[in-house]
Amino acid sequence: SATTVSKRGILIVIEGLDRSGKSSQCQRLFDRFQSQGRKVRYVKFPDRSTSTGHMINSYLTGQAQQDDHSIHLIFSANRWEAIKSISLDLLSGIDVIVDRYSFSGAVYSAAKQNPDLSLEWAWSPEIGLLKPDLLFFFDISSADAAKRGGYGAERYEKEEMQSRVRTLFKELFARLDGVAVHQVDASRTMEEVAADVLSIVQGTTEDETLMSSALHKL
Ligand code: 2DT
Ligand code: MG
Repeated sequence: SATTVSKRGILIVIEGLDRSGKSSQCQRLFDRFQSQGRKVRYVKFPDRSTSTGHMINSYLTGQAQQDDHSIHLIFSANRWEAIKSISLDLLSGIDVIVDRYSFSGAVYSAAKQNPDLSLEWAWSPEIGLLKPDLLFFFDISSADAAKRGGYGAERYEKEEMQSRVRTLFKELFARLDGVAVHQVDASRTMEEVAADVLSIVQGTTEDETLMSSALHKL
């Protein structure tokens, strides 16, 4: 036809526990898209480079203490302050690959077992953020993840916490209707996981929409 509507980029989110291989796979997908000549951007949350990111980094490394609710909202603000730029990039045809997003935001805070901080409460500041076109959950047991060189020294990097996080990810995904999750067995080799991710990504690009939509309430 004579008119060409420039295609919106796709928003791909990879979620999972620490050591599940998210960052390696995001980087692989990014390199792959680039080599195919696609315009692509890689975003990681928390983005520790901004002023909210500095607060988050101090908290995670134990240099600062924060109230559970307060730090939760700072993690969310760290996404809200980036969303306009992500949205503009998507509209201009850039694919955006996101390493952790709202789902990590809700489950890590809920996993603290603070009786005043429920999963519903933790999800609410995410309402209205862009909904991923493609969402992956890299599933691995906390024991298998721990075998991969052990956890580091940051807050949350303990097997018991990771195990609660994994349960809560599954609960959250089960309760969020309208958000399709591709669960990937992340205990396999990098190559096996990459092949799975790629086949799902390739199956999706074809029926991508021109409409973006937002995350809604639990
Ligand atoms: P990385 O190890 O990926 O840098 O994450 N987290 C992350 C939250 O508690 N809330 C959030 O909104 C996000 C995005 C997960 C550092 C830790 O921060 C947790 C692990
Ligand atoms: Mg980490």
